[in-house]
Amino acid sequence: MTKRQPLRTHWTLFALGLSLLAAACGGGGQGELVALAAERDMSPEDAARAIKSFVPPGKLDDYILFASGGHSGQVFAVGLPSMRLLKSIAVFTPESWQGYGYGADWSENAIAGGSIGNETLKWGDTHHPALSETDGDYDGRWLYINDRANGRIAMIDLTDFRTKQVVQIPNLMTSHGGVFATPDTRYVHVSSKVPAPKGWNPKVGTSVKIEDHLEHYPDLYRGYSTWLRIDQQNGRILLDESFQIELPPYTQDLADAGKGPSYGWGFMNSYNSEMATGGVNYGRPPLEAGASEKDFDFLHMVNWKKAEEAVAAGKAEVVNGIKVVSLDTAIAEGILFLAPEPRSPHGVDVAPNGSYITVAGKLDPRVTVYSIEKIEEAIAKQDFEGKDRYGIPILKFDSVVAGQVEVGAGPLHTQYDHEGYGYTSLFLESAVAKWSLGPPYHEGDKAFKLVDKIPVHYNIGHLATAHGDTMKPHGNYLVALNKWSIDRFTNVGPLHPQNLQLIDLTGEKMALLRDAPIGVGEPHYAQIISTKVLKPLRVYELGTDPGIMAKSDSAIAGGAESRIERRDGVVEVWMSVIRSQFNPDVIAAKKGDKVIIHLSNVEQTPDATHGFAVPTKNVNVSLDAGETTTVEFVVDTPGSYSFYCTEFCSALHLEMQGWIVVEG
Ligand code: RUQ
Ligand code: CUA
Repeated sequence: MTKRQPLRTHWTLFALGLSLLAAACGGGGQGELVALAAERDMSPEDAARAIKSFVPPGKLDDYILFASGGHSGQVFAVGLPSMRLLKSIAVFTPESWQGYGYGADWSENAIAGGSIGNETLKWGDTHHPALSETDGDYDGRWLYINDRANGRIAMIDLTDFRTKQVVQIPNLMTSHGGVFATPDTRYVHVSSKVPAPKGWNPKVGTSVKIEDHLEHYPDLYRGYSTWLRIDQQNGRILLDESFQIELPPYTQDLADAGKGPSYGWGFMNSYNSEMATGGVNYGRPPLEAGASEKDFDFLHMVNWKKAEEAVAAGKAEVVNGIKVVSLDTAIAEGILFLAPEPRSPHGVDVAPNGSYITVAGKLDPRVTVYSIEKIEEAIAKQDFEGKDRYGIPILKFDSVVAGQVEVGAGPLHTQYDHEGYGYTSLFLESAVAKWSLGPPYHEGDKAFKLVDKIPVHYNIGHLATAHGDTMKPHGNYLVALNKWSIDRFTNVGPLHPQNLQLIDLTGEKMALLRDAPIGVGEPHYAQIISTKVLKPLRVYELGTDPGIMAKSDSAIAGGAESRIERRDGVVEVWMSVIRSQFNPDVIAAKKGDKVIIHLSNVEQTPDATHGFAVPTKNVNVSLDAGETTTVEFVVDTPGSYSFYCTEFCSALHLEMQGWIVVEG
């Protein structure tokens, strides 16, 4: 409920502030501003919020929030503090505005690279974006995002905000843990969500008998922690130099990378360490009940540095095209350890200084904070409470936990600021809790204390603070990614937009600044980066193929270089694109011909984007200034096809068209 009847005194104080503001602005006068706010039924708080988050026309935002789009399959770029949606970046799902997945070779190559088995997938479920890092801080080079529905990962190049690579990760049917980047982006990590039958290969499949699924699940299924090596020149994932660590089928959940003192480690939660298989229809407990029987699940600690050494020493085996460190090797080499964590945990988040690891369990009202110093000491002293059924050492809970804080109902994920406070999302309570970490941030009875809480609207999943996953968080903004909006916006039908809420962290109490409906997908997780770090292009250099970010062999400068060549069953065209014409603009073809068109947008004016679309052929390309791309299609029906430019690019945009005349 918003307060609609502001108190007089509030207004008096507020008017004082406004008068200073008005004086500073040299006009208007406080009376006018106060009257305006009153007329719009705004409380002083509302007016203050408006000013704090309003970005005037023509002014730019300070941050960009990169949010996954959930099962829309895309990534959203949202400006902060204005919360304006700046772009939906096409990733796993074809997107016709950007001509992504409709013929342009760079986009087709990206999508086809991640094809699963024999299928070219038409969608994905983007989950956890990870910005690349240098020295433990976002560097604005690349963004990685996983596909939770399928075991895939994509790389978005932040010089042009386009997806350049989609990779199907071997042995993963689904993914969830990650993406996170190591502080130097040597690796990005993705682990499996639901375990898959051992050696799962979508091309040939894996046969498991139903009895075996119910009786021998622990032997037949496996999870994997995947460390994908990144090419530092172009951000590409190098599968040949990547590796996996085989894990028990405990349904690994979220994950995070160590940094500072925990550099070299990766941390992963799990739920369903009971290994329930479901089967209500086979007289078994439902999966949900079976998976919540025990009081503890396992925090997984993976030493990727040691795994890297084991791989280099030839101790890994290639399975489905990637080097895999087996469970036995991982145990023998001291790569894998477990620690109990309160049941059904969800988020695991490493603090900025790298020494604390916070775990939040959906069914436990506390966050549990582990210490890397304690973990390493316990490992050195072999301070184990035992081993799991696979022989993985389990560290003693009391030996590795630094503190617990009761934060509220349904804690999920934690982000941090620069002063040693954690911010944990509370799904059941629809709130964000602020609490303190231990030394060196907070000493004695100041440590591990709940200090503030703010309601959010409603059912918060993830949350993000500015530079919140780095070693240098900014501590000013927090965005709550709420799953439900219920009554917060004008009703647009039973499917409501998700609600992103911008929260100010600079005051003593957290303060809500702005609601932002996102009606184009389900933002799941986000990272917030300062726009100072980003250096995107305004135009491509002439002839650039965005797929390789270099000059295309097919690029032309226009004029005499525009041409058509014919050979058996093929019509190949080098076409220039400029306001407001295609050249050539009439292409003759015969029924059954393959038409190959190399399109070069020969403009160097920012925003001079053109499209190229052919009716009834599902061909739709978008070309930014300077871009060259190729499109291929077969004309299997005679007709006169009028191709046209889809972007309203100029006064003669409507005239920007041409013909493909196909004789029967
Ligand atoms: S997980 S709402 Cu799929 Cu990111 Cu926690
Ligand atoms: Cu080019 Cu419209």
